[in-house]
Amino acid sequence: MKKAVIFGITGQDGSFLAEFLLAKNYEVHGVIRRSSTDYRERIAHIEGHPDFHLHFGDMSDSLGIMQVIAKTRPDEIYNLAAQSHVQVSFDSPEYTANVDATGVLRVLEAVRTCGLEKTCRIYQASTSELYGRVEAVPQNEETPFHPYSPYAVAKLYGFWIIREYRDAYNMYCCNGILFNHESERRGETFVTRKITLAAARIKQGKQEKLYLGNLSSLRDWGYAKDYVECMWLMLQQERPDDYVIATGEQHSVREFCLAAFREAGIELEFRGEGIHEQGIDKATGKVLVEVSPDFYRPTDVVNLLGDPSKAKRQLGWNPAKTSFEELVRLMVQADMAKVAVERAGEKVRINLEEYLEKGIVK
Ligand code: NAP
Ligand code: G4F
Repeated sequence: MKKAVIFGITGQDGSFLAEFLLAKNYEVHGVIRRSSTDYRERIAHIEGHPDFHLHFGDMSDSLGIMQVIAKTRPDEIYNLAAQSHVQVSFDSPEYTANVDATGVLRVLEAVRTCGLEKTCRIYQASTSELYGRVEAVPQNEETPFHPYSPYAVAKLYGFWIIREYRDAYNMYCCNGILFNHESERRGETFVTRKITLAAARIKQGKQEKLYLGNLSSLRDWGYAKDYVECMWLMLQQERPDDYVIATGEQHSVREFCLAAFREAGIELEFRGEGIHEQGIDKATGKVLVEVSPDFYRPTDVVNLLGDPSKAKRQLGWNPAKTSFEELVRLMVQADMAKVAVERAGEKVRINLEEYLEKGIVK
């Protein structure tokens, strides 16, 4: 039985990867942070599985990382832990560097200190944000990097320290240069999930309007569940390497919006330009989407399109498994159901309060 450690187990990708590895009969060790609130929603359904174990640790704490690795002595490590929100990195640049850059070094050094450098394979969650202020479209493994946010600059260090340890110490370390991947488990402040949740809430009368930033930004959006398979495939090759993982298809935030609202049963049309652009409900004439400068970034990455040819050729990975339309559909359907459940819960609570007031129930 192979043993894997996942840093970032509570995140979108960590939860899908844990399910994937358990299905492959791995013993999976996830690293979590202590929090006063419940943040284990994405992994609650696998807690208690006999091959699934959790350990406390933080990417800013070398000792904790070392202890987890010494205790578990894994065959594979997946470093998915990061302050992963680009806009937040402008507010917390030092923290982002500590976790997303130095954190990678801490994992590498812990592996060496534990004497596992010959046996343990390491996956690093690198990112298409490295291309930043893009120098070519589409982007592949040869395209120069031009990071364009504190997040991307931190991830650039992570990328290069992985390459350095591969060359200097002959360690099996890989970078997955993953383009945006989304799902029903995506954090609610990333643009796709923000849109699908708002479309569901607006349709069900729980929200009036959606405020967004740059509607013209272009992304190559894939389905997270398909992407975690690639992380595993990278660690099963004869030699370590770096791979671009993407769909090869590009859409704007505006297009995502149109598709998501359509899926929720609302036909939108966009009118106006820049800060004055609005998304209007064709049936009622109501303005449902507006632009807010609050969601503009000091520097924004606006043209990401990946070329996944190498992953297709060498890993045998299929980038077309889940289409853009299917991705939007599954996210909107999940959010329509989530909002319906919340509304039902609210109704029960209101009824209960009324019954208590009237003395019908005690
Ligand atoms: P996510 O949902 O934000 O999850 C991030 C994970 O990192 C969470 O488990 C989080 O724990 C953990 N984490 C954050 N700070 C930590 C710290 N100081 N110590 C320990 N754990 C910490 O991100 P994701 O979308 O799954 O992405 C996974 C990785 O891929 C990230 O490194 C991200 O930068 C990278 N990436 C993502 C995409 C994408 O489109 N999703 C594309 C390219 C690269 P808490 O739950 O406690 O916050
Ligand atoms: O959904 P986003 O916040 O994702 P972003 O910045 O591309 O970062 C994600 O993907 C990266 C891979 O390329 C990962 F490395 C990273 O960890 C993360 O998972 O924003 C996408 C685009 C941006 O151009 C942003 O300016 O959407 C634009 N946008 C427009 N309105 C918005 C909004 N983004 C957010 N979050 N919220 C808005 O209201």
